[in-house]
Formats: sequence, C-alpha cells, structure tokens
Amino acid sequence: MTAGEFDLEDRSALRRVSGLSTEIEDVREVEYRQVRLERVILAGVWTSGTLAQAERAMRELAALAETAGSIVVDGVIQRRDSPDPATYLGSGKAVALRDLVRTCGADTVICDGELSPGQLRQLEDIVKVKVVDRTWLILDIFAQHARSREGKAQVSLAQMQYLLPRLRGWGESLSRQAGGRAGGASGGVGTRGPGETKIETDRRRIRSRMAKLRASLRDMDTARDTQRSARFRSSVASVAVAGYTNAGKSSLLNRLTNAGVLVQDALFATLEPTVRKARTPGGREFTLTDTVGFIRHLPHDLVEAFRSTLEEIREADLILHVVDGSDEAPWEQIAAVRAVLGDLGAAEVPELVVINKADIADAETLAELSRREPDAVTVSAQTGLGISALEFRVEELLPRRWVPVDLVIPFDRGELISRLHASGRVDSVEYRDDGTHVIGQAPKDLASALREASRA
Ligand SMILES: Nc1nc2c(ncn2[C@@H]2O[C@H](COP(=O)(O)OP(=O)(O)OP(=O)(O)O)[C@@H](O)[C@H]2O)c(=O)[nH]1
Ligand SMILES: [Mg+2]
Repeated sequence: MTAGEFDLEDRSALRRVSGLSTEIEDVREVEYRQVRLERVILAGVWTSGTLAQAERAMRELAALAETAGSIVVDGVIQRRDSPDPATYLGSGKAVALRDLVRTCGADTVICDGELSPGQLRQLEDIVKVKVVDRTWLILDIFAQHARSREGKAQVSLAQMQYLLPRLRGWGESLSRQAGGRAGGASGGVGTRGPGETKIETDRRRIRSRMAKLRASLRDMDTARDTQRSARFRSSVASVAVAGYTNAGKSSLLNRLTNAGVLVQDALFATLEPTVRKARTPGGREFTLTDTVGFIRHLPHDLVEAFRSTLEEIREADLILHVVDGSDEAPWEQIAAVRAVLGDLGAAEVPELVVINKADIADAETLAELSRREPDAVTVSAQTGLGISALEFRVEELLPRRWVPVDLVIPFDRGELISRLHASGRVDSVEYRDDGTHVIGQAPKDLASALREASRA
C-alpha cells in the first residue's frame, strides 16, 4: 500500500464520521451548514457568456458537489440579467425548484455563486430544504481535505469569516434594533429580543476564536519563514507547481521526483504544500513545491486564509503552470489561474505553461492551446510523454545566481567539491600536488566557502 492510498482511506473515513475539523465545533453549535449531503439539486443563474460556458460552470459545480460527498440528482439554470436580490432564482423559478426538490426527494439545494445571507434564508423558506452556495461547498471540501494543523486552522478561519454574517437571526435582530431607533423608542438592553443576546454571544465567541486562530497561524507562518530563508540561503532554486484543481499538479510532482503525493480524481485533493528536492538533467538541485489548486471564483476568504501558504508561489523562481489539456476549454482555466496568481502578487514570477494529460487530450484543443500559449510544453504526467523536454526547459529557466570559481581546494576538503557537483556546476577537475584544481560555477555561499578553503 502506498502512502497515497493510505491518505485516501483516511480521508473517506473522516468524511463518514463528520467531515469536520475539531476547531469548528463551537460554531456548529450555533449553526453549521454542513454539506454532508445525500441528494442535492444544483441551481445556477446564467447571466453572461455562452450557454456552453454556463453548462460547464454547472458541470464543475456537480464535480465539486460529488467531491464533497453528495449525489447530484438534478440541476437547473435560469437565464437572467442578474440573480434575484431576494431569492437568487426568480420567485417563480424558486417555486418550480421547490416542486423539483419534492419530486426528487432532494435534501439540499446548492446554488452556483456566493449568495447573500438574505438570499440563502429566503430561498430556503421557499424550497423548504437546506440551501448552500458554491463558496460554502468549496469551504466544506477544504475542511474535509485539510490534514495539517495549519491547513485546518486556515480553513476554519475562512469558514468562520463566511459564517459570521450568516448566523441565523442575525439579519432580523439588526433590523429590529434599527427599527427601534428610527421609531424614537429608547434603545438599550430592554428593547433587545432574547434572540439577539444569543446571537451577540455567538458572534463574540466566533470572533475570539478567529482571533486565536489568526494568532496561531502567525506563529506557524514564522516557522515557515525560517525554513524558507534557510532554503534561500542555500541558494537552491525553487519551482512552484500551480494550476487549476485536478490539472495533474501532484501527478507531475510525482513524475518529476517520485514523491508519492496523493493523486486523486477529485477537486482539491492537495491542500498542504509539499516540498521535494529535484534535479535538472544537468544535475542542478532545485525544490519543487506542490500547491493547492485554483478554481474560478475561489472564495476570497479562502485566498486570504491561504495567503501565507500560497506565498511559496510568490517567492518561487519559476512557476510551472499546469493545465489540463483534456478539459473542454483549458484557456478558461488558464485565465482563472492567472487571475488568482495576480491576486497573490505572483504575476511577476516567470511562468512556464505545462499542458498536461496529452495522452487523453483532443488534438484540436491541443493545437488551439499551443496557438494561444506558444511557449508551453506539452506532457503527460501519466505516461511520461514530454517529461524530459520539460526538465530541460526547467533547467534553462532556472535563474543562475552563480559565480565563477577557479580554485585549488585542499584534499581534506573534498566535501566542498561534492557540494559543487550537487548545487553548482563543475567544468573541470584536475588533481595537483597541492590539492584539487576545480573550475566551475557555484552559488554565492558555496563560492565563498571554496575561496576560504583554497586560502587555508
Ligand atoms: N490521462 C491522464 N490523467 C492524468 C494525467 N495527469 C494526472 N491525471 C489524472 O488527473 C487526476 C488529478 O490528478 P492530480 O495529480 O491529483 O491533480 P492535482 O492538480 O494535483 O489536483 P488537486 O490537488 O485536486 O488540485 C487524477 O485522476 C490523475 O490520475 C495525465 O497525464 N493523463
Ligand atoms: Mg494535487
């Protein structure tokens, strides 16, 4: 059994139990819209773009729902200029949706998009089953998949941020208070309903929980900074593997490094960045980091929560932007990924587009992709096609923070020559009476160590 398979079992077991991280427990007591759904109906509003795009969005929503563990029984789209401010779908369509819910025996409706607290509540009042939105669905998948302490804390934080304005009754109590003031009645303790007091308490509890989470995340961040700067001092170049969810980032990392990272035909299989050492064909060492996948409209709270993890991408020397070549419209994924990269301040990092899944991709799509992305490399992480060409491209694109060395190193400092082989380049070696005469290129810190040794 590989480590990956073990992860997988672990994960399904988690899902059966509750699919929640312990950190969120106190929020659940208040109101937690779990997406531990059995039978769901998807609902979308098609406001712009082509029908094909609208349908793709719904298929993606279905894939997300399935990843969260639900069975999709049906899906409906309504064409509208904009979602209904009160009920998301128009009120007539909302009633039709209620009938569909009844007929199918569905227990949840998932709306494509991010709904306001009011929209969620009002639509729920009509369809009479739980209503959640795409944002919550993604947050839920992240909660199911988070495994490290940091990942769990990040997801909890994003979930609480999302829940805070959506606590049941929250809207009503606010308007009650405002109404009281407008009517000239004296505000104050006596005029507040008992419900509000409870909500205020819940809100305070969540806020203080969030503050604690933020503080512990800051600590973890400091620890990672230390690791990162250690890596930086060693002048090892870093490559981040980024891209749309399910594009094959982990598969590529495995192919390039034999890392054994969990690969799954599921969205957001990877949440924790995995760092592995790799080597270019020329023998240069670099680090390769697997990262969380992106998606259209990645919930903003999640991007914020994962910002520190995603910093790996911003500080990389090179981004391998993995694209699923077998997708119907991979260029839409490319655009979505670049939008998130821009959001993260990583737009300036050199990017190499890697078109993956060439083994199952449609020839026309591949041709269209190479037309749009002429510098892209086409590979299959599965079959190994194009991988060595990719490795050579990576070698070319890695920055050379090296300085030339031409020195005689005493024989008892042979380890320095080995380090030069590993992290620099050796052009010639000649054994002389006074030591090893080596000519090559070395990262700065190694170059100074070599210089010092040659003086001794
Ligand atoms: N046919 C084919 N399938 C591939 C290839 N690369 C990856 N896959 C499949 O695509 C699915 C997703 O692969 P992953 O490597 O988990 O993708 P990822 O980008 O890491 O996904 P997340 O971590 O969920 O964002 C898996 O079912 C893989 O087996 C490929 O080159 N060809
Ligand atoms: Mg992955």
